[in-house]
Amino acid sequence: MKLHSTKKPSVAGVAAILFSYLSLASAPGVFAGTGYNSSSGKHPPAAAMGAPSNLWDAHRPDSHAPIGIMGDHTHEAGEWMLSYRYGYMNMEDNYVGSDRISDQTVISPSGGGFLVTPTKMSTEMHMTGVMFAPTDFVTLMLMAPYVVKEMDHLRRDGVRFTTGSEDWGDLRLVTLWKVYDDNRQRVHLNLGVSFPTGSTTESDFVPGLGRTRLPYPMQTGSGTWDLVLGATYLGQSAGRISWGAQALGLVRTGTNDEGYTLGDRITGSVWGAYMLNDSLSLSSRFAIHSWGNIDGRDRGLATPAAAVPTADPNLRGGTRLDWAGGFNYYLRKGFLKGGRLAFEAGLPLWQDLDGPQLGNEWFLTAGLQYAF
Ligand SMILES: [Cu+2]
Repeated sequence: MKLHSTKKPSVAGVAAILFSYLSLASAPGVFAGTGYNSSSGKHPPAAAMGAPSNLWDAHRPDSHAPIGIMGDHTHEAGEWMLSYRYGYMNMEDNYVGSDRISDQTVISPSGGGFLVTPTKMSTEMHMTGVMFAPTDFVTLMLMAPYVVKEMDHLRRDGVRFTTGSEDWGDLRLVTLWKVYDDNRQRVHLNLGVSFPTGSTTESDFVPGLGRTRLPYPMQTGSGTWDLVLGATYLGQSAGRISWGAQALGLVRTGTNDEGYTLGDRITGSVWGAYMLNDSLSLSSRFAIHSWGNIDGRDRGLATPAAAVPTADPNLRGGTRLDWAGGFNYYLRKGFLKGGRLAFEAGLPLWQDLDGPQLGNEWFLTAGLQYAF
């Protein structure tokens, strides 16, 4: 079987982000609109629809991006926000490049030649977050994920088994720098660090092997200090429509204690939203993700790369185009004024994986946010 060639797609993308930072930061006048004319949390909420104003209205359901986007919005000076997000991702079917192949093909001696193949994987994420804006210009965001994973397998001799892991993921501290705020449009830069708080030593029982270190995709952390670099653009009409775009890169630094570095990752998203009324908006989003293979290998992983594709550091990279639809609900009055409830679900339109590798089938994110 011809395995897909190894890609290093993220590096060029990350360089592009860095370049756009530099050009944005050095552009004259780009800071001019910052801070002064933002729709402050202290202003009375502008009439949501048809407000006769050129200022960004932060009191609309669609003033936040679809809930699947992180670091999409900034806050006014002194504002706090607490949030909880639940994420679920279902992966099923193996891909080589953009072709789906059967589980039997992966483990057939005349096919992939592996002894074991993953057949399905679920990833759940419980993410709590805190945001605080010390000034109108900078918002701080701290996110702590807890991750629960499960993977089903099929062995060449027909035996099926499931492994599971759960632990904290990598804590993220991101600063959001608002560099433009005028004409109902905003731009901010996302600059942060992902701390190696997640686990790289998850293990479980595997038939025939006993308790053993689980392969790369079942770990909950990267084990490295990673940089978060991105830029976010938001726009809204005075009427019922809004839109946005975000490019976000995750750049790994160094090598973790187990002897490897996960691939860099870059995500580009564009979305649009339509306000049905001043509490409810519907959204549509496209996202392209590209992530690299692993450098080095896990010294503590007893399973050889030839036995199961998940243990091969060169079968982890890929590119995927997703579509997702969702809604934002914003509580404008009463005891929970400022609270938000949001939901988004989607599926891949196309994926091209260094495989055999499990492809994505569908995903969802649900979230609660409360600003005060
Ligand atoms: Cu917030």
